[in-house]
Amino acid sequence: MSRLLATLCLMTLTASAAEVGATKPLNLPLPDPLLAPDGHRITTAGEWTKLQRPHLLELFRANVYGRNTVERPAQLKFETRDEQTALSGKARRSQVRITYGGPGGEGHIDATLYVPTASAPRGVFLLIVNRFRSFIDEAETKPSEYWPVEQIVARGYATVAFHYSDTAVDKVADHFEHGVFPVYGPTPRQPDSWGALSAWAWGASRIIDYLETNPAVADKPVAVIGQSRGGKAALWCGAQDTRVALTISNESGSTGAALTRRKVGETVEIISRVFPHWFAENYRRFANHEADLPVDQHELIALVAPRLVYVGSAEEDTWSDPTSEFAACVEAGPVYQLFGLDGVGDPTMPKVDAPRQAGAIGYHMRAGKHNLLLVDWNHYLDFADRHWGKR
Ligand code: GTR
Repeated sequence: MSRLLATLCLMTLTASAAEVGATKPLNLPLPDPLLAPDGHRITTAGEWTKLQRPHLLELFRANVYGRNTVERPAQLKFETRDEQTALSGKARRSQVRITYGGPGGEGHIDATLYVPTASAPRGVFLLIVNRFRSFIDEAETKPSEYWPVEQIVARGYATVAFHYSDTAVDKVADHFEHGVFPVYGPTPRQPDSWGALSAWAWGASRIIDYLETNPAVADKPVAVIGQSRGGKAALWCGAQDTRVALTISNESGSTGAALTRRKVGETVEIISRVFPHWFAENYRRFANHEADLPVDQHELIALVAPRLVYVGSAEEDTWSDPTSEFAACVEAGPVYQLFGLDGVGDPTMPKVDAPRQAGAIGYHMRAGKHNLLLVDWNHYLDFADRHWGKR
């Protein structure tokens, strides 16, 4: 049987959430997350967790993001290099160096953590910074909406950020010569070796390793958040690492929350050509052959179940295809239902600035362009208040 035929056997034509958006039915033939490899239908949360979840994770590793050579390494060191009162006494700020070691040497991740002083934090927002490092270094002296530490702390949450280049340099020309790759290999690289997105997701998990050792936040729920390429990494982190209580993808688009098969905005052909270092080399095989991919991105969202997940879109960010970011949330719903949880609710596209936050899958579409703004953060903080408040 050809690979295409085999793939088609694993799919059902899902017309259900195809009706996303009043005017644009998607009508996409998507892989059914509940169809097991032997053709039987997953009907219980137990079967999902034991059989289907590992199966889908493996498909994403083999075909999309690549396979990590290591999870938590044996050589991992946490060192608090500086700790001070910050934000006029409203927070304690710690600078922490996380040193990771392996057969090929050492690397490090520098994390900056703010913990509110007024009362115990309600949770921790862990941001993968994929823009300027100054967003971290100047969070107090030149505050940005990208990481609005003062506002996050004022809402009663701790927050920690790291720069993604501490685990993988975001340049094709780097040829995997820095970050985790020389430390852990594999050498030579294989068609399914981890790419930069996996390395960034891995970095977020190492920050969680550290948070677990810090008594001020150790028992608090962790939200992992990223914007765009950082949002793709946040989703991949939340899909794999069950310690992530809330996974937030802000405008992650192609190979993030957006459905690959819709081919609107950035396609596999474009993304795997322009950013080949983000993925397993195998991903390139699906350029212009999206239908052959054994997964689609609603299944990445579903891998977070039963934990909370939130997808944020922006109206003018057509490159990320907001319509299919929302459709992917709808299509992940049946997996949440196995756990007795509501997903994103109503399958019609929400209006601008009318967030959906009642179920375990949150969604909002805000006005404006591709960016991570205070208005996005406020929606995420509202969602955490609402769901973690119930804990
Ligand atoms: C674009 C890329 C997107 C998205 C974005 C970003 O160039 O095509 O996939 O990741 O960058 O990270 O802002």
